[in-house]
Amino acid sequence: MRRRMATWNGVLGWLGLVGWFAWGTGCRPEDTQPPELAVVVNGRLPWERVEVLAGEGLQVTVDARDDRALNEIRLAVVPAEGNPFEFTGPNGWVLPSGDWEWTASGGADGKQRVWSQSRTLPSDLRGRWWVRVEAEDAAGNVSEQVLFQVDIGNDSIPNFQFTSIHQEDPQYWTSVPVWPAGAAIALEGTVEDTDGLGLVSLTLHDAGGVMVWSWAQDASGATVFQLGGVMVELPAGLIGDVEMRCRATDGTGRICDTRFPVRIE
Ligand SMILES: [Ca+2]
Repeated sequence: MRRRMATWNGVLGWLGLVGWFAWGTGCRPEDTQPPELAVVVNGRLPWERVEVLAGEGLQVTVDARDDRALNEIRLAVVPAEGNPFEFTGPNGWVLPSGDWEWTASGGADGKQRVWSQSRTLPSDLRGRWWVRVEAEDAAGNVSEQVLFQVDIGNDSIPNFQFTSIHQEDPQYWTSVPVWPAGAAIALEGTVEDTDGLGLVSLTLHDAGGVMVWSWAQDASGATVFQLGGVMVELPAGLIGDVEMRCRATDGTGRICDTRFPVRIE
């Protein structure tokens, strides 16, 4: 009897030792569960539109949790992709202005981390940006991306309002506009700024960024400048993806720098 107990204890001991060894060398079930995120941007929840003015703050708070252990929380604020004419502000659609991106990351090693980041938006921004947040756990599982739409308003920089481009109202464009090669494209619209305008310019750039057409006008003193009658003369032989850049300064030197893509066929 004593001998049988001793054998039994030995077996249990061995099983315990093997189990402990397997645990220690990572043979426990693999971590396949990605972290979960709760994110708030300027007091808003995901898929609620965040509205903010240029020059104001953008605050992102992330509550990340993982069943085992976190590794990193990642944040990216980037200009929204897609048709730039889809952005509508209080006065109808507006083209985005400014080239701003913000990325940040924070390390984390426990099961939970609350991570908060903030930035002041540059004063030359206007349009739609996206906030994207994700987290990775120690096993490399990446959470679902949490996405916010941030619409940045701006009453200080000049505002381009195109009412007609090649006989179309760009507000209703659902894809990149197509212009015929070698054509003359009529633009109608206004540039406005309550501080008074400075130089207004329109330039067309090929896929390599080379300027292939330009137009400029000194609008000093005007608060509203009519773009009526501007004709974009497409150079013969120019086809493919191009970009129209629209730039205006106001009386205080603030710049609106906006652009939209065009396809020439
Ligand atoms: Ca996990």
